[in-house]
Amino acid sequence: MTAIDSVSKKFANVQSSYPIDNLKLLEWVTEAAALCQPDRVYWCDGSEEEYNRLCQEMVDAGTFIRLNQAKRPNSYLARSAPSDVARVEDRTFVCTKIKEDSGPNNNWMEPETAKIILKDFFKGSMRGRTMYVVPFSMGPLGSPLSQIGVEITDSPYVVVNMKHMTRMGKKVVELLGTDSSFVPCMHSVGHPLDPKEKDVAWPCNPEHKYICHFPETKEIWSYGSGYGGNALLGKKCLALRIASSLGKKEGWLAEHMLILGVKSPTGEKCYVAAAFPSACGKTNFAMLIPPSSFKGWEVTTVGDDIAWIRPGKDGKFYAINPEAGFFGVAPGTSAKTNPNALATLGKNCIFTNVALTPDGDVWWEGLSDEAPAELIDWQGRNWIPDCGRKAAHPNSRFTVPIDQCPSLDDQWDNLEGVPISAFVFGGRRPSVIPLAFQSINWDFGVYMAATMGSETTAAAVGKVGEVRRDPMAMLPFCGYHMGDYFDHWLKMGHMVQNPPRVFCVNWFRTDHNGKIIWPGFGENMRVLKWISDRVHGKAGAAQTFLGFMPRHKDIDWTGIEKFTPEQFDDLMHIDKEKWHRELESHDELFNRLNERMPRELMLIREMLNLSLVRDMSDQS
Ligand code: TSX
Ligand code: MN
Repeated sequence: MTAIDSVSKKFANVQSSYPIDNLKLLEWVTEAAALCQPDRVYWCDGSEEEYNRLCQEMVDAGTFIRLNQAKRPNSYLARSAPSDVARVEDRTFVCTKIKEDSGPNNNWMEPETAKIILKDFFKGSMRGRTMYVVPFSMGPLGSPLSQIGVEITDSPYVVVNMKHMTRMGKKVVELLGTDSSFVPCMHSVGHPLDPKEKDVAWPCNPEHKYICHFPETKEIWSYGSGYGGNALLGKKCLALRIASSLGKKEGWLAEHMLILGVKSPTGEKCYVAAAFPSACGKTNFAMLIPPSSFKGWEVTTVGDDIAWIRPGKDGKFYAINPEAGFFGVAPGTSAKTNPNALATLGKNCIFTNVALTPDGDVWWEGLSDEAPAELIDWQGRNWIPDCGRKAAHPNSRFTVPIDQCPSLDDQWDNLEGVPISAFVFGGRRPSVIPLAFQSINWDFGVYMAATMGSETTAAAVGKVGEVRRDPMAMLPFCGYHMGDYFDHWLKMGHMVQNPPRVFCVNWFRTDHNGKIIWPGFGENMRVLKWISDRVHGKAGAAQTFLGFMPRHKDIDWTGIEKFTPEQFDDLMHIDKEKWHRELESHDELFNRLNERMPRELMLIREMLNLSLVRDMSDQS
């Protein structure tokens, strides 16, 4: 008997339609089965047949509702437990030997202690259930930028969503061969079943949740939640928290960024990677449709959430989208805000916590101007307009394969990635930040990205009008100390001969009545064209205290001549008093990161402040 046979014999009820020749993988799965005590172990092959079978099993179990086959072919609706609708940041941990290495931006546990706690929770956690083994690749199969993971989960919901979001199944195990390593990802919903106990539609653990990352040993353990961000471990856990830490060690970047392509009518093409905090319309920007007056301009989508970026031999950065699907927020997605997303959602979708229409289709706030006369809401209750409740949960989601997106870039799964010409950083800022500007150089760009943030709206917790700093939109996703992260960014730009140009944008500036000035959406193409033209050395700009700012004449206004130069001035105006206070607030952020703050950024702040003070005294 070979070593592999002896390992696999330890657990009797194992189903695999393909051979497993990787000893480390077999040993780990055997160990996990012994710990979690499932009734069965099932190795996922990633086939269509398997997907359909698991979906049918979930329909039979009441977890899935099959949607109207004519209106929404091959699509399903799941309703979660009302307590399991979002990421649990206060239950998310980065476990490093030295506490300081995880930084003030993460919750910390000592790795050995965390393992003892987790093993205690995982012990017997899959009783009465099937343990699924889900091999997956983040990034194109066989790309030098890709990472392989294997998720063990007791949730068939996780399996079918992983099929949408990653390259999943047998072909990944083949790629692993006998000796390659993988990131082990342990997941349990934390709801073991006693003999004869009836399962619930959305099993989870309402009391105990742990989302734990071990960057030093490259492991993930997630317990108690079935929600995508907590349970689809390839995404936020592997592709951001673990990968960011790996990238720091190995000299690359794992970023919370969309990637898009811009092609001009003359055929010049460049790729842009952009970071925005939540509620800025990142997916909408990734799938932007130019105004009809922009004949011959094309925007294509490489990804809407995560970019893995490394220096290429030619001194440029190359980026891949490690994902294979979209895990998007449903509310607000419509034919007006994002026609490409709506088209993508036409078939093969899994919706979670949206509303159900009487004819078996889905609905959410913002999908249409008028709500249907009656619905079943996200909790399965009858719903009518004006009943005082939301029909869909504000964080209701879809997963769908990326190749259904009409604007998909033809290089989206290029093994080498796409060359990045520009980084764009955005935020939701009613004042202070202009519509668009370009940083003078890399370090100044890192400064602007490090201090980005959004002003809190009524929907969010915290004081209205307060700026919530979210450096590079990575605050909840950086797997190590944010000060070290800034340092890594500075280093990376100096490593390459030709780093991308850095831009800042703000679609959300308001006028003296509090009304948003900029029409946004497709009209953002005007800013994107300026960015693309700057990259190609074609667009003008004025040099200011912040860097290069477009003047009215530098932007293409064809098609919205009604937008006045005065409105543009309002969008671009730099209020010196407000910037003085802004810089003070940057200082507060930097002080929180303390001794790990790179000196360059402290000095840039100082320089900006002195320059501003001189300007203000010149005027008085
Ligand atoms: O996604 C948005 N983008 C980026 C699009 C490529 N949104 C939605 C944000 C919430 C997720 C925006 N909202 C954008 C934007 O550029 N701009 C705004 C603000 C805005 C809202 C409505 C209108 C104009 C601007 N106009 C009307 O409602 C008619
Ligand atoms: Mn995201």
